[in-house]
Amino acid sequence: MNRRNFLMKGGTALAGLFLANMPLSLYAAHHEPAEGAHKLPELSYAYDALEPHIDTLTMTIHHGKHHQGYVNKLNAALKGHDELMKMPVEDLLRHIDKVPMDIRQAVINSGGGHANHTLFWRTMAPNGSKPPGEVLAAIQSEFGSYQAGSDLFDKAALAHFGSGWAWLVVDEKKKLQTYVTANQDSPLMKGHTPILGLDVWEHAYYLKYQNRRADYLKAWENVIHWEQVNALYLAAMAR
Ligand code: MN3
Repeated sequence: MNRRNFLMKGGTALAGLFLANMPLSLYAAHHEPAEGAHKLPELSYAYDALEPHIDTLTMTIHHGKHHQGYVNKLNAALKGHDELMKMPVEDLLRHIDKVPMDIRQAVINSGGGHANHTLFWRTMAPNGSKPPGEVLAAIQSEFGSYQAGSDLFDKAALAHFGSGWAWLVVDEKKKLQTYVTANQDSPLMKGHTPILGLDVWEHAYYLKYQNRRADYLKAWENVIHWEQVNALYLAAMAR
């Protein structure tokens, strides 16, 4: 007796139970850590540490479910590609043209998702800081002033339609640029090094801010870990 016949005979209640449980079990299976080299990075702060700017439930789901999902899908895509599996995700994205076509888009989406979120967590901290030293000087020199650079970033983040990320990057000429990318596309694929990124997917803010992306952006500015951004800037300049 196949499952369909069993359900017919078992009646509507059992069929209802089976169907009601199915999406939940698929969801659970999807978010369990998958076999592979890539792991969900631990946060250096608690899920509630960025309150009230970034709320606990959003942090819990965003890190534990969304980011874990990208890690799992990246591991699944790289299964059987042993050499690629050993590479850091940043190197996979920098050399995306070397990734075989049949898994390239999966690596762009899931590898991008993994790398982007890893940077996002690292560049936030409770009681964020003010831009220090070298990165501040570079922002002032490139954009005219800190405020002008910040306004350019905000404008790009707010104008972007749909899912994506707003970035501050060091480009191939070691100049700062700010722009947005769609979906999980990483600046690494253009040869740029992201040093600060804001997730503007609705999953990053909808629970607390609903459609108010501008409020989310302003709140996020309170938890930017500028010391870390400066460290990433110096590392990018030294590459
Ligand atoms: Mn996200």
